[in-house]
Amino acid sequence: MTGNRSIDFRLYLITDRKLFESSQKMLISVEKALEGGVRAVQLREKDLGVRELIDLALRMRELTREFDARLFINDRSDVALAVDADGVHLGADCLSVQAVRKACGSRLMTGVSTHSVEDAVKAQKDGADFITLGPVYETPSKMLYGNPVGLQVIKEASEAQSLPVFAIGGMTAGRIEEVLGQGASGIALISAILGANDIKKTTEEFMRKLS
Ligand code: 3NM
Repeated sequence: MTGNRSIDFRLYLITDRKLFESSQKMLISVEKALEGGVRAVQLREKDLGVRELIDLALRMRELTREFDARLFINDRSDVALAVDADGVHLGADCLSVQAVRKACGSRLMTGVSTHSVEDAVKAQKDGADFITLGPVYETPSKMLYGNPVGLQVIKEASEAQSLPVFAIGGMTAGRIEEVLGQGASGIALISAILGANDIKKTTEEFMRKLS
């Protein structure tokens, strides 16, 4: 099974409900980002039990559908299938792309988190549809994601393989031009949008810079 099905978005919004008082407040913020133009959301709530995750994923599915946006579920292809999401996003500790293909055929688009040129090349060989690559810059949660890999890795990974590369980690609107200049096809982020005072307006600014 080959990867790289049509990836028709350049801004990939990732959730973190810990930034909010409640999941409901996060949904309201994601809705504002969708109003601002986001067309792909990854539900990334690693510590939620599966029942709660499904409940939240169903609500996120309803919301993203209203805006004709793609929904990806972090780690859990079973949850992705159960809520009729568009895809799954795989990190280091989850199922391999091959295992997802075996279990789900081509039903789910598959994104893979990568942190080096070698990871990026492997993701393509494995049949991923797109990758995130980072952290490109320092992120507040450096402990979780490791040291920045730097801009040069975006360039090398974009040259070494042909999947769409989404630069991740510390992304801001001011950094879009330089990552696209290195070959990234888009960006993935949490805090610059979900932590913004005016989420809709901030998203619109990102969309303008990515267009
Ligand atoms: N993955 P922010 S960095 C979820 O490098 C995630 O794979 C990363 O958050 C990786 O946009 C990261 O707030 C956090 O920096 C992105």
